Amino acid sequence: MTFELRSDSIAFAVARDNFLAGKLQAATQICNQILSAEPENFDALHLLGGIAMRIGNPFRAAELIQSSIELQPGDANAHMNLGRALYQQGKLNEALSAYRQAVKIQHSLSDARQLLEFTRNEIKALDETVRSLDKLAQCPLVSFTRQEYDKRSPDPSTLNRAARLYRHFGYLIIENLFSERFVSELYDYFMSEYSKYFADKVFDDALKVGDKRVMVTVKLKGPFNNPEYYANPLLLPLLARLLGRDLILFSLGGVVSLPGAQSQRTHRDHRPLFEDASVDEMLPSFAVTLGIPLIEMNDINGTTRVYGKTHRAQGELSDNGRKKGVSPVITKGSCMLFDYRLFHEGTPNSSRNVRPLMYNIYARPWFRDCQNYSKQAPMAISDEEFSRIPEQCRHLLLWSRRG
Ligand SMILES: O=C(O)CCC(=O)C(=O)O
Repeated sequence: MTFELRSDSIAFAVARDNFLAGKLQAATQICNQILSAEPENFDALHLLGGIAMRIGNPFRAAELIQSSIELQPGDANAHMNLGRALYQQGKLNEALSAYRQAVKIQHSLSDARQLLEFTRNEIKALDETVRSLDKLAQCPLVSFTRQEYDKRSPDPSTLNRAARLYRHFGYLIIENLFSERFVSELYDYFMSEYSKYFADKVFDDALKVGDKRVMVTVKLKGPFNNPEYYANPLLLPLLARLLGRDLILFSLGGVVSLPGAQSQRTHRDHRPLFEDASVDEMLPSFAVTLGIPLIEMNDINGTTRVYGKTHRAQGELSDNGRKKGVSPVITKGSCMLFDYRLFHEGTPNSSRNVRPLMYNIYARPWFRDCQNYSKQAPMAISDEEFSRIPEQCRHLLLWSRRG
């Protein structure tokens, strides 16, 4: 992607050359010098926006470019670049308006016309996908391409699709997020370390959540203390879209259903925050569960039945909502993201196997679940294990060290 800029001053020309040569630090320094002498310098602000885009911070980029536009509202390139920054944040409609503005100012700006067309088509295609899944009562799902696995980062189009489907349905199946081998490793470890919970009784440190079903806090340890598991690079950008960039990992645990476990009561993991339909219906997610089955979830082992689009509904599950429940098969390595307010239930385990469903709960930084953790802590990390967490992932867990 190119970043269109223009200016006349010599200092700026040097900054721009540095930017084009990929010397972003030098370009930033010169722009900052220009701005300290002349805080309202359109070009320097605009270029800093371009630099923020290049280093993968479209949020800062949009702020900087927006400030430059306030100084020169008639600059078509700045509007186009604002559109790019908004697009990277998944704000497709806002990006569309910015591209439209760029084309309105300068019709000959062919890049802006192409971006406008591309984004318009993408919005149409997403609307169509949602409509057809609704009509066919199919589960929303996303999968990643080989290139995305290799890059360890999702493409914007995958993110746009995932965010759109999740927001509409309140849940999303993510195919093959983990390798089968990694899940087998988690399974073996869990089965050997947590076997004391594989009994139909009451525990001091685990919550009974149904017939022969118990919710256990899982220590961030062994194969669980792996950023691939709790800060998966293909998943985090989506979570940041859903919960904001300051999201935290609030809880790490598992629900174990024993052979013969009956269906769970239909429930939501947390009530809507305000219990006022006019407010709650509009609110985005405040917490999201990533359900990671360690064996396939299906009709025999049991699965988590979900009631799509109930995440923003008020009150109890309606009869109409109940009819729309689906019981997805979730293969080993795949997982399901679901809103904390979505109605769901674990289905019977008719097999002879213990069925461990791990969960990572991600949340907005201010959210604390005061409903489900009266018996056990949401997180269990020793100082030693914490020291193994890479610096760039610690922000997810710092809250748990603050007491
Ligand atoms: O066991 C399951 O499939 C679902 C468990 C669950 O989501 C819960 O207890 O809230």
